[in-house]
Formats: sequence, C-alpha cells, structure tokens
Amino acid sequence: PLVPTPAHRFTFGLWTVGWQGRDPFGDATRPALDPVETVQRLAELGAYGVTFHDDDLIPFAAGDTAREQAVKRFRAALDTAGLKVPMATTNLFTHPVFKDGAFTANDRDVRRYALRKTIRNIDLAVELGASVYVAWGGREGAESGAAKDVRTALDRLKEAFDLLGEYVESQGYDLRFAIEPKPNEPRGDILLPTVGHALAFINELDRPERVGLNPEVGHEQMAGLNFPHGIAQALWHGKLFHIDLNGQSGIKYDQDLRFGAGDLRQAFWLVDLLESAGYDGPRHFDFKPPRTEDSAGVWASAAACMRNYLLLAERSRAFRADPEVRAALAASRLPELALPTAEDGLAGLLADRSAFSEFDVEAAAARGMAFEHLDQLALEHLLGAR
Ligand code: GLT
Ligand code: MN
Ligand code: MN
Ligand code: MN
Repeated sequence: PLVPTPAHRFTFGLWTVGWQGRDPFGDATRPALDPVETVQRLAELGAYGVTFHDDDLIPFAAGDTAREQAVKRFRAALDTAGLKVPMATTNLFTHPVFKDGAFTANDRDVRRYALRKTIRNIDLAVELGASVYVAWGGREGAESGAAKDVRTALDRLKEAFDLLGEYVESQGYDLRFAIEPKPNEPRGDILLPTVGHALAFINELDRPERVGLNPEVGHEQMAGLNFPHGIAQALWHGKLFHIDLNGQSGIKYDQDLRFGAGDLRQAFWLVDLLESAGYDGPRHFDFKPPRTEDSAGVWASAAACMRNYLLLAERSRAFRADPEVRAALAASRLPELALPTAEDGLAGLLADRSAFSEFDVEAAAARGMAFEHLDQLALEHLLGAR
C-alpha cells in the first residue's frame, strides 16, 4: 500500500521537478529538464499524471512549427508512459509584460493579451484531456496603495473569468476553472489572498458553478491559516476542484517544500480529511526540490511526496480504526456535533424550558471536553507509537 500507483491519482507540475533552482539571490543550480524525460520518470515512480503551464511545454517565443513539434513530442511521451493531463494553467507571471499583472494589469492591452494567451492554452489543455484549468494570479496585486484601485481591479478580474467561461461554453468544452489563492510573493500583496476571499469572489461571477478552488498548502500557511480548515470549508461549499500539495514551515517566504515536510501535523489532518471526505480529484504536488539537490535529489524528493501522502493515509486509517480513538471521539462529543441543534424547530426551541430557564449553565460549564487525550492519541498514531 506504500507503493504509488496510478490509482492513487498522484500528479506533478512540469515546473516542479523542472525547477532549476533560480531564486532572487542565486542562479540556476540544475540544468533544464526535458518534459519528455519528466513524463518518463514520473511514470516510473508511479504517478498518474502531469500538469503544465503553456510556457513549460512551449517556449514563450516559439513559432507555430516549434509549437506543433513540442506538443507532438509531449503527446507521444504521454501515450507511451500512460500518463494523463488532468489540469493545465497559463504562465501569466514570468515575462516582463506581466510585471503589473495580467487580467488586472492597469494596461488594457496587456489584459487583452493575457486573455488571448489563456484562451490559446485552454484549447491545448482540452486537446490533451484536461478537465480543470488553474488560475493563479501571482502578479495580480500591488506593492503600493495608489497603484491599484482594488475594487476596479476586481471588476476586471470578474470580467476575465466571465469571458473565459463564455469561451469554454461556446466551444462546448467540459472544463472548470480553479482559482489558486496566495497572500503575497511575487507581489507585495496579491488579490484573492486566501481561500475565503476567493470563495466570496466566485459568487459574483456570471457562472459560479464553473469556478472553484485550487488551494495550496503553503499559501494558506504563509498567512498563518489552518489549511485543513480551509479545505474543509472549500469541500463544504462544493468548491474543491483541485489541490496543490506541498510543505511550509510557518509564516515566511513560499517554501514549496516536498509534501510532508514543514507542518507535519497539518499534513496529517489534511490527508485524514481528503481520504475521509471522498475528494476524488488528483493529488497534485506543487513543490520545488531545494536548489541544493542534483537530479537524483529531485527524483528522491518527488518520490517522497507520494510516499509521505501514503504513509499519512495509513496513519489516518490506523487512527480512525483504533477503538480507543472511537471512545475518545465519543467522550469529546463529536457524534453530538452531528445532531441538529433544533430538530424540534424554532417553536420547539422556544417552548423548551430545559434549553434556557431550567438549563444548568454551571454544570455544562464544568464539563471537560477531553480534547487533550484525543489529540495525544492522534499524535501517537502519527508518530507510529500505536
Ligand atoms: C507557480 C506558483 C504555483 C502555482 C503555479 C500555477 S505556478 O509556481 O508558485 O503556486 O500553482 O500557475
Ligand atoms: Mn507555493
Ligand atoms: Mn510556487
Ligand atoms: Mn501552486
């Protein structure tokens, strides 16, 4: 059960293992990786699929012939390896033209170009079988106050998603969008900084049913938020269309560590949630093998993402199956949370003297919740002590 197979639906972005280690302070430490080699290696490791930005596959300035050539080679590699492409996305952040953003750039012609670049890659995504299209607005934001009129920028962002939704429908594509929130980096502040902001934004769109979320572990944690709680709410709204799994140690720059590194306890509760909630989308890793690693280290770290997920899933199953845990959950009154508060309705609630005038507030206040024992059991399962 600890050996990854396509049935586990593990996927990786071309840009993850392909990251050359360029950061704001240092040059690349690794050579470029051919997407064809990535496909082969990922298949050998047991992955289900691979995802891409347009520019990961086809160099930004490529002409039509080079473009067709790149797509042909990639498709052949996918067919040989049996790998799927469940998701694709657009690079709207690397080229200097996007320095002030894409869909919300103050320059109107940049916004129009960004939409056309996205539409071109949507066609390719669908051709390759993708059913989810991710939108990470990394440069949709600002460093200073007057530079961006946020309410107007949100009008433009809505306009972009409405146009993209109209395009997808006009083509009859079976494609949904997944917005990826991030609080900052590379911009000082980014629009739709958290899961909550994005959920509220989606409700204002012309086709809210076509748009959901692609939350990333590290991005919520950069804002000090509880990632499993954010995912639980996204699931509750029916909006978890995709997920970016990685690791992060608290509030600092975007680390993109391999899954399981960083906040291990949140990783445990996340896997416990995904596995029990019936999330059936890809388990997509968006990580960066640290620039200390050579090519062997890159593939070791990719394999570790999947192994850590499977180890955590095994720990979660053991936790849920433990009779002592079940008793502890009951002692903490989790089954009671599942009962409606007033199945007798408002009239019943108002007529119930035991709910208020005869309620023993002091006795209720004195009851312990027994959460510490429950959490210690979880920790012991996580540590392999049970
Ligand atoms: C970029 C970003 C990721 C996004 C990718 C999708 S690209 O690496 O840091 O979090 O998921 O555009
Ligand atoms: Mn990240
Ligand atoms: Mn990243
Ligand atoms: Mn991501």
